[in-house]
Amino acid sequence: MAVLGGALEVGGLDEVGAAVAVAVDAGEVAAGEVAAGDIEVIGSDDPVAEAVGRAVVNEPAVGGVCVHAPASSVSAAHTAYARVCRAPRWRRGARPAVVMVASVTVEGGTVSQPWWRTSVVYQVYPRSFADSNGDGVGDLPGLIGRLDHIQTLGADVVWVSPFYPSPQADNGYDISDYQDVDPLFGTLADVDRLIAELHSRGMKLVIDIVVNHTSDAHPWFVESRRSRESPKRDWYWWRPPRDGHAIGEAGAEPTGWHSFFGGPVWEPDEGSGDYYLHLFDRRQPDLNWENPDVRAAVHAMLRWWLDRGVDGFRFDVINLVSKQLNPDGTGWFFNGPRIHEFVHEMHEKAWGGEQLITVGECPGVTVDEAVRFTDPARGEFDMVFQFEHMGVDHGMGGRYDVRPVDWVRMKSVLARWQEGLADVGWNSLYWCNHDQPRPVSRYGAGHTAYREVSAKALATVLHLHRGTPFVYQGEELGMVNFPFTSADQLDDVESRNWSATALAQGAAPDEVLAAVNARSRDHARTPMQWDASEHAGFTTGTPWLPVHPAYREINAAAQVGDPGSVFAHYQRLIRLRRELPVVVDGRFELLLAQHPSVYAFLRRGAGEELLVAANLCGEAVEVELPSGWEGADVVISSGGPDGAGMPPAHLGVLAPWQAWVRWRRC
Ligand SMILES: [Ca+2]
Repeated sequence: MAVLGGALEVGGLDEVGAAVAVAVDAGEVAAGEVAAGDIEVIGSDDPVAEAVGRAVVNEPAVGGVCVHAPASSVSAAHTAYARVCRAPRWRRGARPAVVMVASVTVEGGTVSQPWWRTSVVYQVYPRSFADSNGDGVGDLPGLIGRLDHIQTLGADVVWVSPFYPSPQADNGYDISDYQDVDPLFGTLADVDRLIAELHSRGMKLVIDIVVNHTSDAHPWFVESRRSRESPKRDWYWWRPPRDGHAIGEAGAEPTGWHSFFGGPVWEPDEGSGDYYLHLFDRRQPDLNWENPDVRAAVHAMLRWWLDRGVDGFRFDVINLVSKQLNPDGTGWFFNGPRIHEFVHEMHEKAWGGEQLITVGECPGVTVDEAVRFTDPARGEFDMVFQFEHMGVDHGMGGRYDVRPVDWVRMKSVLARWQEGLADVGWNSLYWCNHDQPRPVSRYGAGHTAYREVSAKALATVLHLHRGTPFVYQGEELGMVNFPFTSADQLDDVESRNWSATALAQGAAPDEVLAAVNARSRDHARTPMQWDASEHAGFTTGTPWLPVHPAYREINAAAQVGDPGSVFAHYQRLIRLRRELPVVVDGRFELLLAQHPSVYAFLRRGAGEELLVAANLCGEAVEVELPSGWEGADVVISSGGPDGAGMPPAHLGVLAPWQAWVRWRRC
């Protein structure tokens, strides 16, 4: 038996030969409220669909009801969906008042459908979310105090960026103790309380695991650095200068690799005369995963957190952990030679057999590699974060080489990921995170009259791709980039290093500032805007980064409960995922691939399909969309305050930044 979304339990073969049994418990429907006819079960991926669709509620059960489908109608493996509708009862062809949905795969009587396919993940960057003690830095008690916001939004999984003890050389992604909490953020007791609070709401916790590197203050590195004879020397990548060179000399570095944060990846250690490797900041030495003791220590740490009650992991830059360093200075570290072996071993030893949600952050990953990472049969990750779509507005010079977004290319990239993971594996869906600028400023209309409707259009497109959507804190409010007026205001180590280098190389200060204003990671890290009070309700003290000056206009208090708000639009999108199986499982088919601003696609599911259209520019456009959709229900619209109104006069006419979703039976 598997619990799905905390609301439905789906069993396999029962003793009377029924193939699918759905028990409704808890959730939004009390047992007594559900009656025959309120539940419809449909199949999705084979001809079984129709037969299963005739299933009826035939008996009340303890805590709910059971739905039985005839055994003869079910093949060895298929996916079945159950919908529970509240009055008015389901009417064929009408838009259902669905209150919950779940899907399962029945394979020879066992249930294997992962719960996270219907989930929406909300990412919290704890430093910037909510401060409980007035020190200007967000913390875990602050997060616990704001869980209502996330629950009201409808997200069911919370991913919290690192809260571990850290010198904060890279805002907590430099960890000095994997099994504790930095006093800045709280205590282990606060984590326990966070887990309990989330679980009591039917929500889950994902923690951030940073094991490509540690902090240089981690006891493992302190010991490793002590001498060449240290028993932990081999836990990190120590190498002597290249032959014929003295340490510190130009060209002495063991490889010519460049750090993600600028400069060489090799830091000389005068004490021993060796270099150590750091792909990121020099205070973030890379762990040597070739050493089995390192891997065993990581596995033990993960199991310790699972025993504590966490429900999943997000692995920071995990596809960099297998490295090949050749004596001649060549080699590579993206998807290195042993990466799949290391990830599979971690899966088996840390959580094999448990159904978590695991996400691997994989810069540079290709679709083919992602299939390997997320094929359930391989036992690695549930999904990866790919970055290809994040590079669509980068020039040859990388992220600070700012180009306008090319929607034709963006659509092509995302459609290829949809197709590549359609049969095996699963996509993560995101526009932003703690490392990216705000999507409304990057892809949308920015801080203009179209801000809200552009935020809704971007959300509509993303959430209706096939995959698990991630919402980054403040995205659900349409928060925008901070208007920096000087590079001195930056906190982000990456932006500061890039600015210093660019200025030293003679770049014009105004161009450097423009690039930083487009791309700094600080945009995602300014405090969450809760209300119109001082510091946007984030802190009673002085916030560690300034609050966006527009917080009186853009804040949660102004939006929650307002049906026309960006927040309400996200709520509707998340609800639609739970209502319509086609959102979760329907196949993706891109339309109008060459159109420069209209993002349109079909989702085709079992017995139902969606047409999604969004105009991602500030001009009205007219396009040719598939015929036969004129009478279909508009289930989401960015145009009307009730979210479902204002269908366009003509199917193919889209107002500036307008987005809508039509649903129909097929
Ligand atoms: Ca605090």
